[in-house]
Amino acid sequence: MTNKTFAIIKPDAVNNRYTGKIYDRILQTGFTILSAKLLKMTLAQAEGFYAVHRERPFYGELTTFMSSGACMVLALEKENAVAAWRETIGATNPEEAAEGTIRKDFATSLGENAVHGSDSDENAEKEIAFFFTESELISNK
Ligand code: IDP
Ligand code: MG
Repeated sequence: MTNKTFAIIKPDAVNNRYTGKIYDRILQTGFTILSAKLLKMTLAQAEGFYAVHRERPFYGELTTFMSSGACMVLALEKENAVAAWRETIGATNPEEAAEGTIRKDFATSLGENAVHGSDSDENAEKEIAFFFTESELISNK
């Protein structure tokens, strides 16, 4: 799974009509979209997806936000996909994100920061499986 990662265009970015602009960044940066869907998470789904953060003070705010509106979930492919996507999205806090990154250009705040990216190959695999079945991942090879 070293070449796959999982991304979310979060509800702030979908509401702000940045989906197309972020898709363009994804494609222009050389990622292949293996699968994508627009969905609205239930609170229980958001709590499950972010379970690793359940002890953090922002867990309630995060899961409420992530279940507040539509988001786009994507399975992406590229060489070193996890690191490449983290570099493309920038730092968690948009105020600290580098010029030209998605969070620098489209995030609203630290909590509402436009996009998600997996932090390891292991988590990428788990996160893709949380939202997609194997048969939904399109291989062009
Ligand atoms: P990441 O998304 O860059 O991997 P994580 O530390 O995994 O950052 O945090 C998950 C998400 O939780 C962040 O993307 C952001 O939406 C939210 N978050 C992180 N830290 C804070 C905080 O201090 N206050 C509010 N929300 C936060
Ligand atoms: Mg993270």
